[in-house]
Amino acid sequence: MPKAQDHNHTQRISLDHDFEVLYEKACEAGIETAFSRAKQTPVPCPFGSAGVCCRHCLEGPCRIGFNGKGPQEGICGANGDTIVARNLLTMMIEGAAGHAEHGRETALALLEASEGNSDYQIKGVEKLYQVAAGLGIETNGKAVEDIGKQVALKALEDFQKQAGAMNWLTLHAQQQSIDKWDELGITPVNVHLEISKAVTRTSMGCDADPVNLLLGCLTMGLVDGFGGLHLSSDLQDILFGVPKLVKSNFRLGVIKKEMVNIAVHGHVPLLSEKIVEWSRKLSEEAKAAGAAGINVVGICCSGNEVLMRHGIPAASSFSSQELVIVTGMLEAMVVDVQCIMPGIQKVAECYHTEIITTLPYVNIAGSTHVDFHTDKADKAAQDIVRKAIANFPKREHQKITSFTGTVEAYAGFSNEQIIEALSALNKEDPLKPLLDAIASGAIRGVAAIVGCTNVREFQDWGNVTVAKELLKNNVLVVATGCSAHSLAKHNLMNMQGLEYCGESLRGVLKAIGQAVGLESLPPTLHMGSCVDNSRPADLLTAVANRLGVEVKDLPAVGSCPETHSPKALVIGTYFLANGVDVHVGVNPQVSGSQFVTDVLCNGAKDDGLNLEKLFGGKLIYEKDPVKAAAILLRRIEEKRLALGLSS
Ligand code: XCC
Ligand code: SF4
Repeated sequence: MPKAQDHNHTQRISLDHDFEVLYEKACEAGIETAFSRAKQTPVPCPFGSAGVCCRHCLEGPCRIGFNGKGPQEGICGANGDTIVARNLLTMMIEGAAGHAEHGRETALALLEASEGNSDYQIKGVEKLYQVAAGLGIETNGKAVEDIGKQVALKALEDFQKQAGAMNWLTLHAQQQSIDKWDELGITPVNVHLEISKAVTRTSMGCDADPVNLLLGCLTMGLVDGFGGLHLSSDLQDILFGVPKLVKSNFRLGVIKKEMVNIAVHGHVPLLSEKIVEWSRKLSEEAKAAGAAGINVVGICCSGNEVLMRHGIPAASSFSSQELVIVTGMLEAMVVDVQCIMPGIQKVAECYHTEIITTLPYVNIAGSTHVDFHTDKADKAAQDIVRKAIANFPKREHQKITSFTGTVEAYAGFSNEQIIEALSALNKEDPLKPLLDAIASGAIRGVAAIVGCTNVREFQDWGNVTVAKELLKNNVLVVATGCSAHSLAKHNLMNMQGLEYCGESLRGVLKAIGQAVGLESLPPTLHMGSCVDNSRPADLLTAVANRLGVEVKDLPAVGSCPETHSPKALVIGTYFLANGVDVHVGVNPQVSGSQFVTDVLCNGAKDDGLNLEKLFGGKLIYEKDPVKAAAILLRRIEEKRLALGLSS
């Protein structure tokens, strides 16, 4: 149990002061949160941290000793390289499976909506036509539902087909990349087949070749990128519409004392879309219960999804999710899947907050479960909103801590929105203004800051620092996931943050922004949730195609300063397979094998096999965000030079 005196203002957990206030409050009340639990186990297990602990069979667990001391092989004879590579692949599988399930559920939802036995309709008709055309589906004279069904079936094929490449891979990848993947034998056939194969090869007595296992990691990266990210984003855009520029707010001031507050948390926006809809429709009932109305706030990527499409304000990223409850003003936290800390239930029990789980495979003992399915989504959403309303009178007023501060943020930067803004400058060739800015050096390159916040990291610090360093050096920064929360909270998604941009970048942002009636584009562009990492990938592909080069040639990098999730690692692997350098600021747990570390992190000029030689980009592990940004800037300049762009 944390004691108040153990936690004073000098033990900071977050750059966001509001959460420090709540953390202190929780400690004083003896309420455990992830931050206090992390302080109780200050040092993670060194074997696990190095990736050398194997639990793949019941002869073990086995672990490899450090510095050549202790056993160098497991009982079966697997050495450190095999164990590290196999553990890495296990993490990749976990990450890819989450995103692929997201994709599959969205595909089913589209199928059901197209067949008319669902509470959803197709809202993104234009996107539907575009995706259908890409898949070679004949649309002439067909009804929207008909086309929707064909697209959904094509998506589901990516979970079933037994030969060829995944449809979504062919839809989005550059041919040069596909050729390379084919040659290496890593092109995925279907999501489930690849996941099943990968689980098999990681099991005891199967794949023992670290090179082959690392190739398996790349296949998982592609499964994730196409079957998870792209498939989910495309089908969500078809169901819910393509995000467009919106203005909203971040930080805890978005939780309103006079309102019924409902937090939506998780990833798949099927349910949260309905919660938003019904919170508007049932506001009179909230008023009858004495509230001023119903206020939905977002947490993690469900938050990003409803922010992007409805301007719903965001309360918290991953690491501080429990502390949102400690405001004492949350009537309900509705969760779907992924990144939901089981700890929320115990915290909720100290308040009037009701945790509501909604999927049959994501339950938390002690919480309320409202079963969610697309054909009874309206009913489920009404039930949930009414539960929240019923909880409003149960608030304990002496336990409330309210905040007034919010930070304005722009979001909704789908590629469609970006292209629309650029079109205002050049109607015939919208990408040209961006390409010109890159060619002239006004923009040095593009960086996607992605991934999470992590309880063991000082919240927001890494994300914000990397972003500011890159902006200062005129790199165009886009963001997704929980890192987008970090940037938004610290003014990097509103006009105030323009002061952090180098002069030439600021000039470009202003020119584009003013063309669409804004004072400027914000310093960093919010492109959505984690599955929406498909959007920066598509942007890079469009730019590369327009220039007649490969994505790997572009002065573009990815950075994941504060991740906690295997999902972020597998997203990074997808970008690596496309030749984009990827920085990770948190230990990727491979240091137990020099071989694996070399393959992932070494440069093209080094001896031996490595990712950069194969694909054109490498993994950069650097904890210090300032140093990390410096490395990324160097990589950007190297790629500019190779492309023959101005120095
Ligand atoms: Fe989870 Fe997506 Fe990471 Fe946030 S960013 S902690 S994965 S919610 Ni996806
Ligand atoms: Fe040990 Fe080999 Fe079993 Fe792993 S698979 S636990 S290294 S015997």
